[in-house]
Amino acid sequence: MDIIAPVVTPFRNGRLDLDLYAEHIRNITAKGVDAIFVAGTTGLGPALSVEERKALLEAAASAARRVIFQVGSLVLDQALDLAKYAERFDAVEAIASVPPYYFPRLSERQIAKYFRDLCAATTRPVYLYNYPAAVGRDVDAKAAREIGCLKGVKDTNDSIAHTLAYKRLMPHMRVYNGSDSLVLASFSVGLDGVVASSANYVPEALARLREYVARGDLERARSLQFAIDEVLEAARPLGYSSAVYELVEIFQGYDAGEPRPPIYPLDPEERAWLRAAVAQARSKLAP
Ligand code: FW2
Repeated sequence: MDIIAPVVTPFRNGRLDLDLYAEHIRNITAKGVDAIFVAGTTGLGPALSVEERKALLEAAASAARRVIFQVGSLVLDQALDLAKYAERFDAVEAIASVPPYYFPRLSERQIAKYFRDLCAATTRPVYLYNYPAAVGRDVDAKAAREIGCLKGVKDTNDSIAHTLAYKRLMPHMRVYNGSDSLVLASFSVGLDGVVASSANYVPEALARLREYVARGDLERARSLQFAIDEVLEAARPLGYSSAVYELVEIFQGYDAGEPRPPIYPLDPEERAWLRAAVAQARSKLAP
């Protein structure tokens, strides 16, 4: 079962810090992360230009053996361009995409055609990134099966039953859940793994949690899951996409750069408040 990190995208003064990006990837892959998800939600994917996503992919492919590249765009040609660009990197094991978003009442036929066009543009497996709360529509297991060319799914969903349905209807599909609160549940029901933003800041704890589940030590596994939940509860009111950068510094001990507006960095008071708020969880999650 994989631990996949949707890595943060470090900016400094609004520009990518690619050295820091590669360094962060090397650090967390040395601590239990199996694969890197580039340009996802935690990575501010929809807020990146095509050129920035290409630069991130090149840096990630230099620092990790396994990369999943998120190419979703409301400009199909950009998504196709990114998918084709990824062909040059052996480390890219799959292309992922959110479904077309923002525009309401797109038909299932149109959503399916988007993914079939993507599948036709690449030799790599294509994964659905299903995140209804962010995208505004749910491409559930039945709809995913109708699309016909998908080889995997990352389902960011608080319902493990919703995620399991992909495995039930398409047993050969690689199925991951993207909710940090469902890491224990995902490992326990035997998904192919998790894509957890917490892998940016507590990769060691996720690796231990997976080991506890494998050994049947659910009490210790639950304790780690509950500590992660405490961190999420503290961070989310501050704006989780911004707080993740601070959480990397708190738990990993290095500056992970900052987000780029309109995802604004935490201010000094918020950073101090978060550090105090996660102190107890930190002791439970310490390596
Ligand atoms: C990503 C993920 C994780 C998110 C989750 C949302 O791309 O960042 O879906 O952290 O709370 O897969």
